[in-house]
Amino acid sequence: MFDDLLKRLGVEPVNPGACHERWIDHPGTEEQESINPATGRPLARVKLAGRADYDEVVDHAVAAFANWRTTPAPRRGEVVRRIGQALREHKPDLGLLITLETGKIRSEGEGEVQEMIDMCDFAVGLSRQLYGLTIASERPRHRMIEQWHPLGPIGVITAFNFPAAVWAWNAMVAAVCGDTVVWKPSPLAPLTALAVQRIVGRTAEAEGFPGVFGLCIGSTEEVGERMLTDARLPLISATGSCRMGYHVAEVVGRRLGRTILELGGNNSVIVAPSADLDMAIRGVVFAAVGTAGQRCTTARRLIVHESLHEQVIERLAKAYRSLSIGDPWQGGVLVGPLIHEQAVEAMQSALRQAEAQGGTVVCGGKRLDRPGCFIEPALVRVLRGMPIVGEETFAPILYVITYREFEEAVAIQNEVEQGLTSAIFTRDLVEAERFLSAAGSDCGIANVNIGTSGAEIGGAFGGEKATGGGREAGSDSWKAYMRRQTCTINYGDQIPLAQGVRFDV
Ligand code: UN1
Repeated sequence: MFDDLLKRLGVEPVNPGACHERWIDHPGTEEQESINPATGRPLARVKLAGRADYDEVVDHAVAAFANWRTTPAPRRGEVVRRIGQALREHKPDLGLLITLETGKIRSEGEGEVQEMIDMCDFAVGLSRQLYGLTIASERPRHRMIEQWHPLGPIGVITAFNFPAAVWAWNAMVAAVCGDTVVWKPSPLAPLTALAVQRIVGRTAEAEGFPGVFGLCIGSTEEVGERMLTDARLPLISATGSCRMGYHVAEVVGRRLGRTILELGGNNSVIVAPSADLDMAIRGVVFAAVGTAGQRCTTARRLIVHESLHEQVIERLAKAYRSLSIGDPWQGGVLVGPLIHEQAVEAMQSALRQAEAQGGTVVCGGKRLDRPGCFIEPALVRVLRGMPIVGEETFAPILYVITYREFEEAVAIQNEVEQGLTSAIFTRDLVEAERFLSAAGSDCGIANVNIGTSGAEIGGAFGGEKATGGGREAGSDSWKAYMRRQTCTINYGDQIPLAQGVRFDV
C-alpha cells in the first residue's frame, strides 16, 4: 500500500534532491534516508544537493525571476490557482505521505494539505490586490504614489513539523508577488518536499513558467549556510528553533538582507474562574497533545485559577489517560510518535529536570514498549519560576501553574522569552478584553476561548520577542515579499522644492 502511494507521488527508492526547471541528478552525491518515525524503518532515499547543485538551483531562480517579475500579477495568480487544483487532486496521497514521514495523524496530514490549498486560494485573490497608495503631495502639480515591486528569488527554510504548509505560506504569497523561490526543506522530511516539488513544478511548467519554484535538499553547511550569505537571495524566510533564528538573523543581517523568522513558542493557556470547563479541557488537550506536542503553537503552559486547579488537573489527567497513542495512519489514533530518538530523550530529560526543580508528574511521560518513537503525553504540576518551564521542549509536556489574580496570570504568560501564541478561557468580557489589550498578552497571536494552535491562514502568523517577529500567510504579510517604491511625478512646468526650500539657479 505504501509503495503504491510513493509511486503515485513520484517518490522512487532513490531520489534526486535538487530541482529547478528539471531535476538535477549529479552522480556521486551523498544519500540520506527518510525514516518513518512510527516504525523506525526507512521509506526512501534522497541524494543530497552539493555546492554545484545549489548554485545551479539559485542561478535558475535568478534567471526565472527576470521573466516572472514582469508577468502580470493576476497571471501569476492563475498559475497558483492551478497549483491549488493539483494539490486538491493529490490531497489524500500527499496527506498520507506527511503522516508517514513526520508521524502526524491522518487528519493532521490532510489538514496540512488543506492549509496549502487555502493558501493558494488566498494568494489567487491577493494577486489582484497588491495595492499601493496615492499620497497627497505638498507641491503643486505633483502626484505621489507608493507602489510594490517583486523582490527577487527568495530562500525558504522549513522545519519537519509542517513540512509542506509553511512552504506554501511563503511560496504561494511570494509567487503572486513576482518572486521566485528556493526551498530548503527539513532533512527530516525530504520526501514530502520532493512530492510537493513534483506537483508544483509540473504545474508551473505546464503553465509556461518552469523554474519559478526550486528545491534544494541538503545539509546545513552545503545549502543552509550558503543561502544565508548568498546576496542573490534578498529575503530568507526561516522556520525553526530560536537558536537557529539568532544565527540566521545575524548572518543575513551582516549583509543587510531581509529575514522573516518564525521561531520557537512557549505558549500558554489561562483558565479563568468563569471558563466553560468542557470547552477549556477540549481546547487545551488538542493544543497540548495535537501533533504529539510538536507544533510551534503547542500549548506548553497552563495557567489555572487556584479555585479550579484540582478539578482541571483531574479532568485533564482523565482525558490524557484515554488518549489513543499509536500508528498515525490508523483511524481513531490521536497521538502519533515523536520525530526521532533525540526528541524522546529531550522529553525525558525535561521531565527529569522538572522533577529535580520541584515539579510533579501527574500522568504520562513514559515511552511505549514498541518500535518507533512513541511516548505518553505528560502533565506536570510546577511552580512559577522553574527554569525548565521557560524552555521549549518539542514534545507533549504541559506544565500546570496556578494563579490568584488576573494580572498575575498575564505576568506569568508574558514572562518567557518567546512570544508566539497565547489563549484565555473566560466568560468574562472585561477579562477577555484586558487579555487582548496593550497591557495583556505580548504574543503575535492571542485567542479567547480557543487553544493556542490551529491558526487559520487568513491571519498573519508569527510572534514577538525570541519568536523572531516575522509574519507569514494572511493579512498584509505579502508586503515583506516585495520592495516598496515611493514615486513623485511632476506634471507642471516648474521645479518647486519640498519643505519650501529655495534654490534659484
Ligand atoms: C508550526 O508549528 O510551525 O497554528 C506552524 C497552527 C498551524 C501552524 C503551526 N496552523 O498550529
